Amino acid sequence: MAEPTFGTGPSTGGSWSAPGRVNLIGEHTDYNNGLALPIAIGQRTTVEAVPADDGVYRVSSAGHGQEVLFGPQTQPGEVTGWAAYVAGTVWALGELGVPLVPGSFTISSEVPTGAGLSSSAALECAVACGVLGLAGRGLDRHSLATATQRAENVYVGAPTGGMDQLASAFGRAGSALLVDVGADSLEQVPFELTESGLELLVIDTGSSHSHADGEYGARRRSCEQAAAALGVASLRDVQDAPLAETLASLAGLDDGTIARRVRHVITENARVERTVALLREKRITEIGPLLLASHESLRDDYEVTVPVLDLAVDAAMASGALGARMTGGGFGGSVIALVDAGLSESVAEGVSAAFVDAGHAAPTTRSVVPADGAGPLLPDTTP
Ligand code: GAF
Repeated sequence: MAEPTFGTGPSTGGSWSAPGRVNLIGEHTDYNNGLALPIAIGQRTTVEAVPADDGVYRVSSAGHGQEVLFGPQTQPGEVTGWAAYVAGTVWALGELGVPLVPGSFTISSEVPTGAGLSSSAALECAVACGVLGLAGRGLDRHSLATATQRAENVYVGAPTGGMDQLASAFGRAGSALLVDVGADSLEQVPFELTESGLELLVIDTGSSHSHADGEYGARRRSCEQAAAALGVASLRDVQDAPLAETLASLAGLDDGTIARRVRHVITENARVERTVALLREKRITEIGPLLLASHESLRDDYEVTVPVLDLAVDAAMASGALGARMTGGGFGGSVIALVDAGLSESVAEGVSAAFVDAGHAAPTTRSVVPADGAGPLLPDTTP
């Protein structure tokens, strides 16, 4: 068990929050030890937490029916459904050695569920801040992200990578977060939309997704199978190999599906690198084609898009977006579109019209900018 870090002593209660995220580029790369470039967004999940002296956690959330009760000894499998993200976070922090102070946790969220905007990481990170706050303990953001990912993987049972929790923990206004899982490094990269006369639209298609279902896990297993066949620990290790050679050595594993999955991962890592280079040179408007290429790769090679995601991307591009792509795990959820600020309304209208023409309800479109991460957190005062 790791040594806990120490703050200033127990609290009488308070309010803590954490943001959702959109991933600019670098999709399905995190669990391949690769690169991703998310931003935290302004939509947050808030936890009002008050300690109780009866040793019970009481968790409630608007729109989620009855209060859920569990004790500090909770174990994976005990709490299910939405409250598993809360109980799992308590469990993971307890495993880290954080003293657990039970109480009432009242949750409200601006992050829509099932929209691919990481409502689960926002919930986990906000709850983690509340648990730490009630205990009066500080924790570094990296440990917070690792513990909340563990809550999702082990307690909830969803085999996700760590990008979402890192984005929610480390988000910063004005920056995108370059996550390099293999190198275990994080870097803030300037992403100044307003100064560049741009807007980033998030188009929620209304088609809900779930990572706990089989498709996400199946993609992950294909990548692990490919890495084993290539004799490497992860697909990150073949990043620099000539693509054709890598794909040729995978021939014969199946009908070519695995080679296409691998091609997505390798080319997506390269697209993240090119995007970061352009952002550093303040050439934001030029990242559009990379966003679109990412979507095409996710559609054709990784096969995690669905028709409404493709429709939203096509309609956004036809309406003048500089680039557009699905964001998050896929199989539904949201599309992002980078647009000149003056065109945001006409792009949103163009996408809505295309949806209505195709017989779908008009999507919800909002403009986002990079926002700050989870908090407040007590300072990390590890002795
Ligand atoms: C989901 C997962 F939670 C992330 O870890 C990541 O794999 C993403 O899908 C795809 O890039 O959001």
